[in-house]
Amino acid sequence: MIEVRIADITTLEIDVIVNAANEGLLGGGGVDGAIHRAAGPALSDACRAIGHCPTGSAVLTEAFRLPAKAVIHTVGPIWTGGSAGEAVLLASCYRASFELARAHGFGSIAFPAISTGIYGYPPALAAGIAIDSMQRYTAAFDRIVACCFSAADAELYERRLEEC
Ligand code: AR6
Repeated sequence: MIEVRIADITTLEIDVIVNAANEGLLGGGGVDGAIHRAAGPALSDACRAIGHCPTGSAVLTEAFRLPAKAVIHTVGPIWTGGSAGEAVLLASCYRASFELARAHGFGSIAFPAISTGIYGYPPALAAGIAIDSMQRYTAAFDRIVACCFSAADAELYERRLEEC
């Protein structure tokens, strides 16, 4: 079951929320900044202890003050026009996050629209990859939330789901 929601991902009561991080795991703006603010400073310490995450991969930390049980930090590709392997890397973010959540026995997971903010990935293209990736894991999870920050993004996800 894929649920499209318009929400601040930091408020969700779910096993895992996914963060759109950077390779240095240093925190930043966008959803990353919101997650770090809501989780508290212990999250930065946990990220610093891990140190690095390559683009397309994912790492897991505790969620500290967040209602979620854990945070998966994945690093989306920076959009540079589409011919630098961005689509493969974005799909890899979703797959790596699902696999990590599954390896830890989590049954519910929420994703923001990875790479579509500061990293500039065109939202419609990213929505297609997100929904296709999520559909591969519907049998393995009780709940998958596509957490959008705007009605326009939610519309893209809903449209893609209807096409499937
Ligand atoms: N809840 C859900 N979605 C959100 C929230 C929120 N609280 N805040 C923003 N979004 P972005 P990226 C949406 O820029 O493009 C950071 O500095 C936002 O509207 O957060 O992967 C990192 O450290 C957009 O749809 O992530 C990296 O350096 C989506 O989340 C870099 O930005 C992703 O936008 C990563 O850039």
